[in-house]
Amino acid sequence: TVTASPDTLRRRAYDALAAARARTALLTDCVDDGELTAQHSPLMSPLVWDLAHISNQEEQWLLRAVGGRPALRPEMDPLYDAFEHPRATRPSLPLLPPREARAYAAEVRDRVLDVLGGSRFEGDPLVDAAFAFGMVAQHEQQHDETMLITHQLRRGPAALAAPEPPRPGADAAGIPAEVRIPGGPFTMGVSHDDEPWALDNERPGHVRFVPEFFLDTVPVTCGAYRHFIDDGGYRDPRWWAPEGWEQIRRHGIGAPLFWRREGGQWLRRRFGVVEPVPDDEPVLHVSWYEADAYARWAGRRLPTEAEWEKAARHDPASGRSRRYPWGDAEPSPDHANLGQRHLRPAPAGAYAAGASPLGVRQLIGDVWEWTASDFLPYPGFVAFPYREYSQVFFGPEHKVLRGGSFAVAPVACRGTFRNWDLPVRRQIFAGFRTARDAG
Ligand code: AVJ
Ligand code: FE
Repeated sequence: TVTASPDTLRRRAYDALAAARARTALLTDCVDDGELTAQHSPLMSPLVWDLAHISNQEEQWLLRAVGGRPALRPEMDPLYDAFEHPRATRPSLPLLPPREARAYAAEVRDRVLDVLGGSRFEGDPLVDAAFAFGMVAQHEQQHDETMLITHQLRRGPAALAAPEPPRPGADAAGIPAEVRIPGGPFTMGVSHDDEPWALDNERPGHVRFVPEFFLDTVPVTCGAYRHFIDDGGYRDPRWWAPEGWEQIRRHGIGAPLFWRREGGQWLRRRFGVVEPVPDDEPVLHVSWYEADAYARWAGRRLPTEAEWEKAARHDPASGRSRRYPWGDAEPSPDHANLGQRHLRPAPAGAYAAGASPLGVRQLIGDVWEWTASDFLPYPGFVAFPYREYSQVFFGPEHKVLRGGSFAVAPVACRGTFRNWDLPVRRQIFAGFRTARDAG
């Protein structure tokens, strides 16, 4: 891979930080101070917590660790430490009020740009290829997605608006329901040299053998999911993992989160607007248990994480693993529904230009996709630069999600990117596609 010049790295880091901050502003300037400090769901922090947490992380990593500058607000560290205070208790903390949180953010950023201006991007793995700047930009964008989830949970009139995503082209009519992925080895994960802003859990690249399998061409749609509901899927324990069955019983769950039935019609609430459930759109707001149950009902299963990544990255012509399904080029608006350009997934079959070599569509963007796999380290994993990003979450309690949603920024999305969550979670922008063994 080509080594970028310091000027290129500086520009790339600057642009990534600026894009994240513009989005943070969009998400926090559209509501009043009362809404910023309110807790819209016990699952989420008040928006003003995310705002200051973003800047506290930026202060710790870019100002102190990279820049070697004195601490600006060290007393903020414990308040905004995600491990000291669970989300449900954050509203009762003496948090910075909105005006102070914004001032803190601006002050940190100002100093960080000074650090960036003088950085040579070498001699320390933290700054090599501007890694820490990329990490902090991705962290802010991840919290922007978290804040968008808070917006979705918030009651009251819409605060956000966006144009509609593209419809599928005429070519989509002829696409098959599933694609055969040939068996054989492929490279899973990536090295720092090939993807300098890849996070620790994506590394190292290593060879995996994945037997032949079939994968849905597109994510499971709301229309398909309605058949599962209409067929009594939520009332039949045969389809459910025992813990999933227990969860839907205990909470009386019978449809995706934000759906409700009215006058024989399925409606859903989306960012403050109630609308009919669109049959052709990938289903959103289902737990891993719901995805798993649907797949079993359909006579199929969830893909493993390795299967998903092989479908997304393996190029059968060259045998190489690429950055994205469409190749190595950065995502453009033609490739994928990313970056909160739209406030919903595009209908299944859209984004022909983003298809994989074998024809799998919408692997990147639209909806996070639950996989069958537990979140585990790759062989040779080394926590970097802190154990609390990935390492403390490894284990059977978290399931891996892949591909990113419409709410994920391009800087935080690639064929190797790994997300994870508890299998009961439904507020995240997650859907799924199904797979089956060959033969
Ligand atoms: C990777 C999305 C699971 O939001 O909990 C943010 C990202 N880590 N701050 C999360 C993260 C630290 C993380 N996920
Ligand atoms: Fe964080």
